[in-house]
Amino acid sequence: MGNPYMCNNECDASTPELAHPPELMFDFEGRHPSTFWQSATWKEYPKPLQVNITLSWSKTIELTDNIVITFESGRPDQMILEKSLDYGRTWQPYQYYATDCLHAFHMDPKSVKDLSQHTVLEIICTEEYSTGYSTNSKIIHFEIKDRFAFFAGPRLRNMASLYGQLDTTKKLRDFFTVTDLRIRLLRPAVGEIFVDELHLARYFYAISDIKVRGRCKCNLHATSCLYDNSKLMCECEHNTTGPDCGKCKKNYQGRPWSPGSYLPIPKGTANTCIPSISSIGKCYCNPLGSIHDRCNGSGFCECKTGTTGPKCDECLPGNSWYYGCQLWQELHRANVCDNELLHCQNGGTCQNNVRCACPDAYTGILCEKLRCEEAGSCGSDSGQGAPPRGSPALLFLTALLGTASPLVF
Ligand SMILES: [Ca+2]
Repeated sequence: MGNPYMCNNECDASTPELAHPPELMFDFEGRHPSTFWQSATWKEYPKPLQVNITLSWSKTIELTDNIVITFESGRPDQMILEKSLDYGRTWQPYQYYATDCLHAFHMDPKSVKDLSQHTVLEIICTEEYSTGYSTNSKIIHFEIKDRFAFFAGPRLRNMASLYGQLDTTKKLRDFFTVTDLRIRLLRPAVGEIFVDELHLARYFYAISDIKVRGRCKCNLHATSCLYDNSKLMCECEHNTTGPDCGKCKKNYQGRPWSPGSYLPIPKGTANTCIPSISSIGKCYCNPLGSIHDRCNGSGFCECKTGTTGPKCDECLPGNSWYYGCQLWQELHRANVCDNELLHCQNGGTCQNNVRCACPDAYTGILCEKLRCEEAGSCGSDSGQGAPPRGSPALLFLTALLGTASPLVF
């Protein structure tokens, strides 16, 4: 193999210089030669030489790239990669690896490239990574990216399509999700048809590096995941809680929890947990002065611009209450007339809420005056055509409009 640290007859787990402990599979690689873990040799042949390597995160992880295992010896003749989704209580095979799939596992050999969108969840046995000692034969992949490519295209350019599928298909999402991985080494590389019983020390497993790339599964309710007491934890937002932000916080169960969504792309949907009905009851906001008529997730009314107070029913300086708080300038400009309270009178029509278009005989902001009255030219029957009086509130408002500042039409 060319690695001067490869064990010959001088490995010894109890001597640091001669030991090959498991942590050497996870140290920083880049020095030469590689550091590696090495198993015992196959001295008890024909009893199988079997070793399990278990990786546990105590946290649900979504895989984002290929799992890459680099062997320092020949790649095993038989191996199963397994996964758990329940912290190691139950295990499922992820992929089988063998020099002869039919013989080892009674499975037809397949490559990920034989799969499709419809068969992407199939568990296959591959012979691609098990042959010989040739160069470039140190590595075993579990092909995450090839599987992504069925949805996102060969160069993963259309990730939106992949996210859309992950969003809507739980089985697919779960396929790329693990809490633990287990590498079951079942038979070391032999390199020939028969095991050479005179040189059993040749047969062992040695792994220099295992790469698993993924992100914490936080159900799209967190943007970061931190170590807390050496345990990975999602920094849950959107009023969610739990190791994977998988439930709504206490008092925020106003609707059932659901994961965040990539859809609609590109902004997605937060699916924030909302306050429980019991707590909503205590938290009404003024519907005109607040953005929502109920408190936000933190229990506060969110006030519109110009509005303040715990219930958003008070105006900041420079504002007056008129269907909520309005800036003085805006108030003078806005809603000279509308179709609810401020009717144009005597057949006038409201134009864009800023002016009444009056019939020829009438004038005034709301067409409330006879034109002849203004000119002093009305006949003796002027009382007959007098405009109806508006309500006091309406009059007050027109007075305000008329006196505070020139109207802008
Ligand atoms: Ca290493």
